[in-house]
Amino acid sequence: MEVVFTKYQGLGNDFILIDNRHAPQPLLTSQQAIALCDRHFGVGGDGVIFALAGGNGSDYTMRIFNSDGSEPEMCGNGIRCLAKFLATLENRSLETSHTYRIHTGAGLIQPELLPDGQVRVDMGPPRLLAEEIPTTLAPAQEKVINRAIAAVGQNWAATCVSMGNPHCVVFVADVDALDLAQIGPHFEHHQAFPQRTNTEFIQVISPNYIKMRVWERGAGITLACGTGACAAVVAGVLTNQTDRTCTVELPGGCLEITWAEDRVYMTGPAVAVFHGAMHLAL
Ligand code: ZDP
Repeated sequence: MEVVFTKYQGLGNDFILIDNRHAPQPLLTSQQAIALCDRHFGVGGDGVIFALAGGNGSDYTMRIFNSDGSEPEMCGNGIRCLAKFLATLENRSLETSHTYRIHTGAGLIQPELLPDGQVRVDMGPPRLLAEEIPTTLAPAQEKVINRAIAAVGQNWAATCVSMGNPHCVVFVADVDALDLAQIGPHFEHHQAFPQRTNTEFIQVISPNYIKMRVWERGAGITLACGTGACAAVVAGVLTNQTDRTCTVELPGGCLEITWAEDRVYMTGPAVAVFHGAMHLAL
């Protein structure tokens, strides 16, 4: 089959977007998504995102497959890309503000296209109880703040946050010194995380500026992670290290995060890279 797509990136976290508005299920299987994401034999991407029709008071539904074929609940950089993709499909001017209501596995998420080209997303409330992450690092009804976790022969302090998807945030003195490719899989597959986890390593530069490197569940090292940046600032506030408004510097660039009373807001770029079609043998 021939699959038509548009490639997008948000801070170098790259996605293959598919117009799936006229079919109730994703047009591709997880195996086909893996083939598309392959950087040598396919298009290349950290995930495939499907724009489906709405429902439950939403304009559209987002579904996503990671590059390993697993399906996460949410994707922060991806939903900014989705907002731009939808505006283009609707022939909407990208110079005027517009808010979409998107149904996701993490509930209703609302990206707002801004006239300057950035996208601001109401990411909803963070979930903090151990059973909501889910993790066994603390009793089910407790928050997971600076809990000890043993991995790769040492003890780390983990603060866990769900932005719909699971995140384990670890503060370190020097993010650049970490061997992320070696350490990351030990967190992703740690027995304390029954649904696996995304892991963010954070260096606090100042209360309103932190540096982050991420190992993503199902995708490995990526240049950025939107839900992870939100989780990092929530963890920074919970551990009294950051303000509620904070810039997160990722290898692919910066995101602005605010944890307002209840909800988290994320602002960052989303850019169309190219259109294409790929023949799938599967
Ligand atoms: O939770 C997961 O399995 C993630 N790999 C999903 C993708 C998260 C993403 N990088 C983000 O920006 O939130 C897209």
